[in-house]
Amino acid sequence: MAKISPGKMRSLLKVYFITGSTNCLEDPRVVLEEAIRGGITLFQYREKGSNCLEGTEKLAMGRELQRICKNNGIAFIVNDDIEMALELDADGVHIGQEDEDAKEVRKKIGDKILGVSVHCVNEAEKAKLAGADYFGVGPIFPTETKKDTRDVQGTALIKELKDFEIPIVGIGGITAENASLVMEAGADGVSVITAISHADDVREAAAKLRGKIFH
Ligand code: 3NM
Repeated sequence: MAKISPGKMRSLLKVYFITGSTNCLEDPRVVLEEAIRGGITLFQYREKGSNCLEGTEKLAMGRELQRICKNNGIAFIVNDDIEMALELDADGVHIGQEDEDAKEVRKKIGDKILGVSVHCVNEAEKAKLAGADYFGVGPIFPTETKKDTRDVQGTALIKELKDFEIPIVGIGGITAENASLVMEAGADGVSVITAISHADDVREAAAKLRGKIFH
């Protein structure tokens, strides 16, 4: 597999759904199926928080979510866990600043998609040098989902990072109501957990968000 082009990456980032078993009100496999029906463009498996799956259970869930993605032509990204991403032959990984060094991760994963969370210009420079395919920028708005986030940054950093010419996705507290602000700041897409995974109607929530991005 050749390294993804920035153009293709930008198109995948538009409606980027992230979830794991602790984020879902029902079976994550059902939630993912419904989110795909609603029109998400990329998926990340992020198994975090108290009572999250571990070991073989996590691997098995990852494998099933990956199969759902494959059956629907959606790329499958793994959060943090490089070993699992390699074992499953995932399409890519997403890492934060607290995880393994991006350069080392790039060496391990070859041409797979590499997403890196960045919070300032310095981190963006390093991530670009390491070969990041996209930047995750957040938290744009307040979020209850991740407790150890940096300060809420609004959309200013997105504007600043445009000069790097690396695709950008916003994260943190994004909903159908505020997604346009993220796109207007210059992001290529929005990544969400709660706005889709906690919705009464997951398919409708994904479709509503998609409607704000593609209009
Ligand atoms: N990373 P929700 S904020 C996983 O700022 C994650 O890097 C963040 O969840 C960062 O859509 C966040 O429910 C949580 O707010 C996003």
